[in-house]
Amino acid sequence: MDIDYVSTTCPYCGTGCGFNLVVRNGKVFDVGHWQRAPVNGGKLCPKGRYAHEFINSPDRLTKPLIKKDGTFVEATWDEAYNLIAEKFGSYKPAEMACLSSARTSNEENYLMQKFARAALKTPNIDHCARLCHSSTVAGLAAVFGSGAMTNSIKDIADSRCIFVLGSNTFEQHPLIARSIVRAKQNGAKVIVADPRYTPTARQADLYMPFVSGTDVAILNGLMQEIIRNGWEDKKFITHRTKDYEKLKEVVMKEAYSLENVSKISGIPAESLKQAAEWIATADVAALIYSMGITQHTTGVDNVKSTANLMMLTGNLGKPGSGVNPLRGQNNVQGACDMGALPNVYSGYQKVTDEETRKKMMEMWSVDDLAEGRVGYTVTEMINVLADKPGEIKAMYIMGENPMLSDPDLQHVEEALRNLEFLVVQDIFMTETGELADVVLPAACYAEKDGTQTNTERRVQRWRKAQDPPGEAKPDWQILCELAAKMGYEKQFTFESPEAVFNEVAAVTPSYHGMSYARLDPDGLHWPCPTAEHPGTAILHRETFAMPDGLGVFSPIEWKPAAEVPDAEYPFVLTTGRTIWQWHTGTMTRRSWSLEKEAPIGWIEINPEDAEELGIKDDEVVRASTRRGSVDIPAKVTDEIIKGVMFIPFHYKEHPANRLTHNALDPIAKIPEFKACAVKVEKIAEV
Ligand SMILES: Nc1nc2c(c(=O)[nH]1)N[C@H]1C(S)=C(S)[C@@H](COP(=O)(O)OP(=O)(O)OC[C@H]3O[C@@H](n4cnc5c(=O)[nH]c(N)nc54)[C@H](O)[C@@H]3O)O[C@H]1N2
Ligand SMILES: Nc1nc2c(c(=O)[nH]1)N[C@H]1C(S)=C(S)[C@@H](COP(=O)(O)OP(=O)(O)OC[C@H]3O[C@@H](n4cnc5c(=O)[nH]c(N)nc54)[C@H](O)[C@@H]3O)O[C@H]1N2
Ligand code: SF4
Ligand SMILES: [Mo]
Repeated sequence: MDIDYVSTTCPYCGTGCGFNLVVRNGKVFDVGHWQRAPVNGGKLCPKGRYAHEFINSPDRLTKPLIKKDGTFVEATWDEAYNLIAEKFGSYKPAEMACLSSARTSNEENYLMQKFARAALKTPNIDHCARLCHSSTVAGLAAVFGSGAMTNSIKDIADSRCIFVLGSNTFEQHPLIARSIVRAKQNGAKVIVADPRYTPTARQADLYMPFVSGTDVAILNGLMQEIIRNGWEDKKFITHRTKDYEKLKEVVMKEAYSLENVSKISGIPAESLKQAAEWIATADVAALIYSMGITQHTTGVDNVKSTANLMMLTGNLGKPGSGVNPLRGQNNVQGACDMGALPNVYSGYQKVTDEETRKKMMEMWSVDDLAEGRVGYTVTEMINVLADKPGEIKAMYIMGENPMLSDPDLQHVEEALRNLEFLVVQDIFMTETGELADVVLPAACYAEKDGTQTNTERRVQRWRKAQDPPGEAKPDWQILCELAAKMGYEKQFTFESPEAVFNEVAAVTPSYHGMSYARLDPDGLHWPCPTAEHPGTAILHRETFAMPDGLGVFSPIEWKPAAEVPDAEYPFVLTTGRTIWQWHTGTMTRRSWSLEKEAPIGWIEINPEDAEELGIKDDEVVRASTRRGSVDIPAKVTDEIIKGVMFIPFHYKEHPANRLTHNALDPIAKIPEFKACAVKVEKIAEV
C-alpha cells in the first residue's frame, strides 16, 4: 500500500492551521497531525481534523453543466467556455459583475480580479469580506492606516489582559483560543462581553452579557471611566496619536456615564468599572473582536471605538497588545490583499489613482483597463439587481453561496433571477448554483497548489494531494482558460500557481519579497518588501501607517441598530455560528463527523422570554421579521440574555437569512446580521 503525507493549510478558518493530508493510492483518506505546523503545532479543531471527509463526496461537481429549458445538461469544457465567452463578450463592461472567493487561494483571487478588470473591463468585483470584515478594513485603515490584525496569534499568549468583544473565539477560531488559554495560565485576566454565554464566555474572569447593538456605548463608557481615573496612557497619547481632545469631548458626556451605559447595554455598572480597571492597568492588554463588532450598520463606528480604547490605554505596537480582528474564512485576508475588492488592486493600491492604473496596464500588458472608478460591492450589486433591473445583466460567482449567506434571501433571489446570465463555479451544487445558466466544477483545496494568508497576515502554502474528481479543474486554470477564450491568452499564460504568485509578488508592494521557496517552512507575514526582509509579525511598532505616523482618535456617538424591537417585533434577533458547521454547510454538512454533532438549526430563547411566550424547549416555533418567517426548533436556555434571540445561519432547512435585513453600514456596506427585530410565536397545533 502506498501512503503519502502532504502538508497543507486548513481550508476552513483564518487561523491558518497546518495539517497533513494522508493519501493512499492517490486518494486522500484522512487528516494527520503535522507537528511542526507554525500556527498550531499539530493541534486541530474538529473541522480541521475532519477536513478530508467532504473531499471525495459523491456530490462533488465533476462536469460543466449548462442549463437548457430549465434543466442542467452535462457539457464539455469547450462548450461551456464558448458559451460564457460569447455571452460575456456581448455585454458592456458595466453590465457585468464578479464575485471572488475567500475559500480559494491568493493566486485564484488575484486572477479573478485581473479577469474582471483586464478581460471583462468591469470595476464590479467584490467578495464575502463585504459581509464580514469590511468594517475592519475601512475602520482600521482610517485610524491606523492599515486594516489588518495588528499583532500575531502567538503574541496573544503574552498578554496580561484580554478583552474579547463580539468574538466567540473558542468555537470560531479554536486554535487562537489556545493562546487565550495560555495567557490565562500565565495569570492574564480575560474579559468577555457577548449577548450569549458562549464557550468563550465560560473562560472569562469577567463575563458581561449585553443586548446586541450597544457596543459603542459600552466602549465609550469604559473610556470615560478610564479617563476619570487618570488611567489613560498619556505618553502614548502625546507621541503616537492625534485628536485626543475630540475623543474626550464625546466620551466624557453624561450619556456615557457608567449608569447610562448600564441602562443602554444591560451590563451592571460594577462590571464595567472592573473591566475598565483591568484593561487600563494591565502591563499589556489585547482586544480581540470579530463579527459581533463588524456586522452592524455602525460596523465602522464599532471598529474605530475598539481602536480608540486600545490607543487610549497605549496598547499598540508591542507584544501582547493590539487590536486583533480575527479574520473569518481561510483566505479572506488574502482575497482582500489580492484586490478582490471594488476599490483597490492587490496590496490595497487604489483603483482611482491614475498612476497605479497606468502601472497595472503596463504590468498586465493591456492598453485598456476597467475605468478608474470604484465598482459595486456585493451588497450593492444585489440591490442594483433588484431595484434597477437591466443595469447589471451578467454575473460570474466563484466560490460563494449568496442564496444562503446574504441578508434577506427573498430579496437576493429576486435580484439573482433578474440576471440574464449567471455563471457559478463551485465544488458542489449550491442554492446559488441552482439559479445559474452555467455551473463550472472546481477542484478543492486538496487538489491544487497555491497560497493563502491567515488572519495574522501569514502567507502559507496549499499543496496538491490528489487529482480533482471527474473533469473538475482548479479555479486558477479555469480562469486562465476562459480568459484565453476571450482573447487574453498572453495576459493569462501561467503554467502553475507559482507563476501566478511571482506576478503577485511583482505587482504587490507588501508581497514583493515573497516567493514559494521563501514560504517554506513557516510562511511569511506581510509586509515583506524585499527578498531579504524577514516579514512583519507586529504592525505599528514605532509609527502608524499614516503620512504623519500618528494614530487618529475618532469621536463616535452611539447609535441604535437600524431596526429595533417594537410592539409587533419585540425581540432582537442576532445570528452567527456553531463550531460544528461552516457557513452554508456545503462542506461540513457532507462531513459525517461534524454533521452528526449539529444536524439541525435552532433558535436560542431565554427562559423568561420562553415562559411569556408559552414556548417549551425543543418545540418548533415560528420566528418572523418584516422580511419573512422560519419554522425552527426552540432551544430554551439561560445562556442568552433576555430580549435577544440567536439563530445559526448554516441550515438551508431554517435559513436565518430569510429573517435578516440588508440595512448597510454607510461606509463599509456591511449588512446588520447581528441585530434586527423579530417575533416568535407558537405554531398552532393541527
Ligand atoms: N465553526 C465555524 N468557525 C468559523 C466560521 C463558521 O462558519 N463555523 N466562520 C468563520 C468566519 S467567515 C468568521 S467571519 C468568523 C466569525 O467568528 P465570530 O465573530 O466569533 O462568530 P459569530 O458567531 O458570527 O459571532 C460572534 C459572537 O458575537 C456575538 N454577538 C451577537 N450580537 C452582538 C453584538 O451586537 N455585539 C457584540 N459585541 N457581539 C455580538 C454572538 O453572540 C457571537 O457569540 O468565524 C470563522 N470561523
Ligand atoms: N445571518 C448571517 N449571515 C452571514 C453571516 C452571519 O454572521 N450571519 N456571516 C457572513 C460572513 S462573515 C461570511 S464570511 C459569509 C460567507 O458566505 P459564503 O462565502 O457565501 O459562504 P460559504 O458557505 O463559505 O460559501 C463558499 C462556497 O465556496 C465553495 N468552495 C469551497 N472551496 C472552493 C474552491 O476551492 N473553489 C470554488 N470555486 N468553490 C469553493 C463552497 O462549496 C461554498 O459553496 O456569510 C455571511 N452571512
Ligand atoms: S482552528 Fe481554523 S484553521 Fe485551525 S483546524 Fe480549526 S478550522 Fe482549521
Ligand atoms: Mo466571515
